[in-house]
Amino acid sequence: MKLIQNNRFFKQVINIKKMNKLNLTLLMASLFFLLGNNIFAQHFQKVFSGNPYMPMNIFVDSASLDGLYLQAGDEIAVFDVDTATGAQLCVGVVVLTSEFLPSGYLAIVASADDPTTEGIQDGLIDNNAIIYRFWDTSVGEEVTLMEKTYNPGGDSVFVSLGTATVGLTAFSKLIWTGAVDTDWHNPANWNTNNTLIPDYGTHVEIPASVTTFPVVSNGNAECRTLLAKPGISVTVSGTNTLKIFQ
Ligand SMILES: [Ca+2]
Repeated sequence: MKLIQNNRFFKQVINIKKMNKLNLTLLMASLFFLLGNNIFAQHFQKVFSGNPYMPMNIFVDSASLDGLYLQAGDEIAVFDVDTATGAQLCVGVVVLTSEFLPSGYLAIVASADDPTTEGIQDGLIDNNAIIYRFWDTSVGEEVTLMEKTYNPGGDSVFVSLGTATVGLTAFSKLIWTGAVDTDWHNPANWNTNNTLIPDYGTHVEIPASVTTFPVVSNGNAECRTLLAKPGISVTVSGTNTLKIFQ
């Protein structure tokens, strides 16, 4: 019993009991403020406020990141491009409250551009491409590179009052294999061996084991980071560029 009484936590409990009602209220209010604003702060912020205008429902029936299920606190957002500025606008987002298993689905409610807010694009525009981004809360990074598999019964572009069902397979990192040739833009030269090449949000690694080094010769290239092991070269030819964002 003496040990417990000397315990710091026990003393804290006693101190809280001794607090008057006002102090206790202030303490609780501070805790709620911290919880609401810092610990569970949402990353993606929608361009519209209030109720969505003529919304589109986008059902995500599967979502993986580097072969793993998304976790609680991760986010999936959809973006359209601002016609005036070219900036990407978040028109809908869902925050995961638990691990996203294959048996489940998530609904994203995306707002259309409200005509009463004239001159301000605050939602999707019909027939524009749907751009997806994940928020990976474990590392605090956005993920932009993903394969999208749409259910053929629904929409696959933005349609106000429309419905899309999509599976998303995302990658934060691609590893060069050079399996076919030297072309950076050939998806067969990357480890996922699908339709993807790095984009501005992708970490890129060129391992020491490869014998064919990448050449950016077929347009401009982008990546988030570039890790090239000693002895590796990355060639950018002609007027092409390789932009490394981080
Ligand atoms: Ca508007």
